Amino acid sequence: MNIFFSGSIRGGRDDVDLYADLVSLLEQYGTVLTEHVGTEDVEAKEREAGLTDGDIHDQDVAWLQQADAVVAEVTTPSLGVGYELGRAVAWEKPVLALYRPQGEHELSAMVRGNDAVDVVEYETPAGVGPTLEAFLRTHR
Ligand code: 6K6
Repeated sequence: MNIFFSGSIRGGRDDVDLYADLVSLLEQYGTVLTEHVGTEDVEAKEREAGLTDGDIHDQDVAWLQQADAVVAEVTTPSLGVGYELGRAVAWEKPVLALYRPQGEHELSAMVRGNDAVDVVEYETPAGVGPTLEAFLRTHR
């Protein structure tokens, strides 16, 4: 199963350690196409690799197209994550959005109000394990 994990990069990296934990959990169920989202120095690495913004966009859209399921961490608002969610919904991919309500940002109505997105509130990666399992088993 190909899983596209989506999380903030230029929107802010406060939650990068959390993304890494979620990627590890997701790897139990399939191939995470975007495990770099949980890598501390992703921007430096990709700059070293000479990737342009166009390369990043095209590669991410290609991975999104290949995905059997999309899991996004949406607590830190990100234009890129919102864009990926919109395209995933348009392609009728199963989409799970994980949100921590104790954070400082209110979740966008464009995510919470979208019937095609499963929004689940949680506190810790360990606590969200059963949700991930149920979502991915349903859509594999
Ligand atoms: C930046 C400059 C040179 O290298 C970089 C690295 N940037 C990215 N690498 C891979 N995926 C990215 C990058 N920037 C955004 N994305 C995609 O958008 C990821 O799939 C994330 O889920 C999402 C984050 O969007 P922003 O708007 O928070 O950056």
